Amino acid sequence: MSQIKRGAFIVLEGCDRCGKSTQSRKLVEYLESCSIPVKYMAFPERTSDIGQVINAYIKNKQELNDETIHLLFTANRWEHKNHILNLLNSGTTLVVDRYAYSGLAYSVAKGMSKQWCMSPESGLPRPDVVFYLKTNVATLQNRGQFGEERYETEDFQTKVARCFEDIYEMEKSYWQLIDASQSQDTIHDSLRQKVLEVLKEVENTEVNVLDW
Ligand code: 2DT
Ligand code: MG
Repeated sequence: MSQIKRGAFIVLEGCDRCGKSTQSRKLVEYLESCSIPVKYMAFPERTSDIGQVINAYIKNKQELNDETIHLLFTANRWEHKNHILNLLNSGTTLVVDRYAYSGLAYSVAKGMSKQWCMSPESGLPRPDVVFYLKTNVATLQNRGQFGEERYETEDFQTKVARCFEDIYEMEKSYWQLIDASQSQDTIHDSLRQKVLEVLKEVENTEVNVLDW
């Protein structure tokens, strides 16, 4: 009996307005055009009960202490764990806009303990590849809408960028660095190529576990 080939777990990470959402959408459209089963997801997933609290916090409509919001962001991933695994194991590739790495980067950028922040993420499904869209924070403010939600200041994004650099060093084995200052089309072309390779590489493997 032929086994179902699993889908790939693909994550895009980086600071606000680095182009993650645009690139995720273009990637999903491309994979759909190749008739590859694919689904777009984004964290925070703002529609669940937990997601709605997170949304209110990000929009500055609700105050929560740093530990509480950190754990809610994490819980928002845990509540989607089975959904993620079911989709991957039934052959659907996931293109995910932010994941545990944003959880770590944004909380550590506030001055929280890295070890404390990593611990509740441990055991989540681990992506097969993380595309880290690295950009110069000073250029980000010129892009649309920067500054509307919590965390969207140059000062804070500079700290977040430093945290992403640190996470990149730690998780290098499955992270790929993308220069986000390139044109949208150039970035898209390179993602297309890399993703097709990853799809082939992982189709007969088990989904990894984040071992933080
Ligand atoms: P978006 O603008 O991408 O919707 O993100 N964040 C995100 C955290 O602080 N922790 C997390 O675990 C995640 C996934 C990044 C909204 C903001 O939420 C931050 C920006
Ligand atoms: Mg945002």
